Amino acid sequence: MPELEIIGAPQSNYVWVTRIACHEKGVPYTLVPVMPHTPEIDAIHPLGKIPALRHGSLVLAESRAICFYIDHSFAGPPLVSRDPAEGALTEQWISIVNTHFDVLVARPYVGAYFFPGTADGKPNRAVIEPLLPRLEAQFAMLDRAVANTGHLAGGTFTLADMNLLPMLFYLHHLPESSAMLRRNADLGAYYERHIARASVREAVPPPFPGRSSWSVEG
Ligand SMILES: N[C@@H](CCC(=O)N[C@@H](CS)C(=O)NCC(=O)O)C(=O)O
Repeated sequence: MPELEIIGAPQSNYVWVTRIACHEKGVPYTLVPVMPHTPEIDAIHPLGKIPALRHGSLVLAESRAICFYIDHSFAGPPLVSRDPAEGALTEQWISIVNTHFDVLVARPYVGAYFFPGTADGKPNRAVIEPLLPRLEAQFAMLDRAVANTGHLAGGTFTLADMNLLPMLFYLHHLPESSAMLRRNADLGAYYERHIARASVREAVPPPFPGRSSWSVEG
């Protein structure tokens, strides 16, 4: 078997998801820590985004496609149930989290702290404040989703959970969102339980270059 490479900076939540998938399946991989929009990534992802994967002659972009490949090419527990209804529920939560929670709310909020674009480098309150009610609503949605089983889809740890945990990690380190995580007790318990899972812990990223920790002042 050729070596499998996960290509992308470890701080990317989506790079982290693909690494959790490798760990869950017991697939050895090499991390190639490159930034978005570098020649290596631009040659694979049409929009220059990370992660990418290389495995022999195969190159792939997009975390969901990469996880599909990992899940279906290797032995080990399925990341998504092969039962159509259970598998579809996992896909439903991956889709909701990626197209609503991550891109519309969590990503701009996290970015306003870590890449504020302000003259003094302080968090960008003009971006953060209007996002807070939406973040609150989405935390409540996720809290309800995990309340019954402690998982997003069914009663086991699936790719839907792997996909969400890296986002919650960043939110856990920022002031308003960590308070929301505490207020939404089922989601808070879900986070504490699963962030300790070996596959998730194994790839906790170092802080962004130039920072000594993940903590940020409000
Ligand atoms: N839909 C993509 C999203 C990937 C993504 O947004 N990656 C971020 C890093 S977490 C990125 O490359 N950002 C650079 C950019 O958007 O220009 C996936 O699931 O892989």
